[in-house]
Amino acid sequence: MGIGQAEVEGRAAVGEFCDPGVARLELDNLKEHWHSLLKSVRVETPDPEFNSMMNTWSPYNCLITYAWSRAASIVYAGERDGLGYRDTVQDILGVLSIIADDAKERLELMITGQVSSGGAMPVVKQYGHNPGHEKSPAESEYRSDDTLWLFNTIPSYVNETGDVWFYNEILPYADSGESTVLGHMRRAIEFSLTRTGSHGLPCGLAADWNDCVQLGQKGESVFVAFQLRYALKAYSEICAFLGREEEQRWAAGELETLDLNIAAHAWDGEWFLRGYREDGSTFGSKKNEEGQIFLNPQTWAVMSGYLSNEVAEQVMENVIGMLRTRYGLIICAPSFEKTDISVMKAALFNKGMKENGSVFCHTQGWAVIAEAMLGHGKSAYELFRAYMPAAYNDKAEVREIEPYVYCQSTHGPDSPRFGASRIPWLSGSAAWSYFAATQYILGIRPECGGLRVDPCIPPDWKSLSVERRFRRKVLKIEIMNPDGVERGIREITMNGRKVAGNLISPDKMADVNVVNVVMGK
Ligand code: IFM
Repeated sequence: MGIGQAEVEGRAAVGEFCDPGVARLELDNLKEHWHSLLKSVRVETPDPEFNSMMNTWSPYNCLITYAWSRAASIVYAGERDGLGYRDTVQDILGVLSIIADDAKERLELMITGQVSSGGAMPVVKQYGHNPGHEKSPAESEYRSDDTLWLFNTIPSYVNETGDVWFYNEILPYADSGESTVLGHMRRAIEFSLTRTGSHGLPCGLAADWNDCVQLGQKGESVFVAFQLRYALKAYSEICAFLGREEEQRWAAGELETLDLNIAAHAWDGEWFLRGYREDGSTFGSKKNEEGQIFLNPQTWAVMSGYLSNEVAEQVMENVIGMLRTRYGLIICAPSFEKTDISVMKAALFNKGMKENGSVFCHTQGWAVIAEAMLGHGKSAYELFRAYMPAAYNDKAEVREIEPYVYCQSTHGPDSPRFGASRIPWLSGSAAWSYFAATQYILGIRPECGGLRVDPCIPPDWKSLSVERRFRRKVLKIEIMNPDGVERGIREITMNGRKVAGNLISPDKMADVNVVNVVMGK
């Protein structure tokens, strides 16, 4: 009912709400508050469980995770006293379509958690952060991925709102100095470019996304190499849009060099390596006895646009073939048992748990996006449904978690508890799942220039509808799929008028719009 001291705020609340009528009214207000937050994307597809996730539980999970972050609680044994950098920047992605103004404030806070070296403070205090006056982390404390997540979230904020000016907003660094948001992004890229190892790939530093892989300060992360590629590509596109030609050329040049290093050192023959340790040994290679293949470098190779479609198809086929289970794709295989924990901390967990060969749900959205980018609608949907909470409505004894909550991970096949899910609510799974399903399966994707309509669905979905609130307009989108294709648009009309291509410009939108989409080859 509130926060404060029992004697003061507590007594006041009891005084205010002891009348049942007042309490009931407050309960109605509370319901109205939550319902109003669930209006930004409304979906009707042939899968009622998918609909219930999209219309209620996914956005609700995103909002809860955003609000609580990884606070120590009954579900999370946290030791943090603030917002973890990488997690928080990713969590923002999940709420942009719902509470963009609030999300912008949080994003600004996180941008001011970047220090002038371009790296980030591992934890940013939600209350009491003092930009311009914080102590920089020691070099050994930097994570290699932290500020690269900004390249997912900042453009997504701008795309959702059309607030292009945000790139010019001046914000301080955590320690000293200030820059525009675009300047902060450049600094993040420079941070990675100036911390590369002997193969020219970004160093692992204290950790990359995976808290357990011990690459070491001078070891190299192939996953981060693809994040950096994604960042350079995004930066170059933003600079092109803003007319910053010199900056664009700089990013394009760095991208070319990075691509050469990836081509020379990141490929293992059938899939991408996970990385190199400082001593030159590998993670994620056929040469390794344990952890021969990792999921993330493969999905990010596709997401970053590194691969031609033909090779991407092959890589995804390999990865799905080797890592698929009925509950989703496992994070790596084979699980670790003999490897020393100074090399791979995941060996601390039993096989099949968490970073040691579980279906790490945080990573599933990336696989869904990669498959959708390749036009594999059936596969993208099947990968999503494999771990989608509502698909376990009548199998609670398997998942052991409420069938409406995303979890951090699901025990993999090497565990006697295969299928059981753990750590509900507080994980990046919520944000990436909602983002992947709404923007890549349903394909209703905000871009700077408007709303892209690009569904990538199972061929037996013959019709579906999406109501989307976008930049204060409402779009009622009816999608027909008479030929049973997985992707492709034959025609779009809005309010009876033909739309050229599949990007709907905000200039052309009335307050409420009826959009008819016919899919086809
Ligand atoms: O990326 C991390 C996250 O920061 C905390 N939970 C585990 C993830 C994977 O190691």
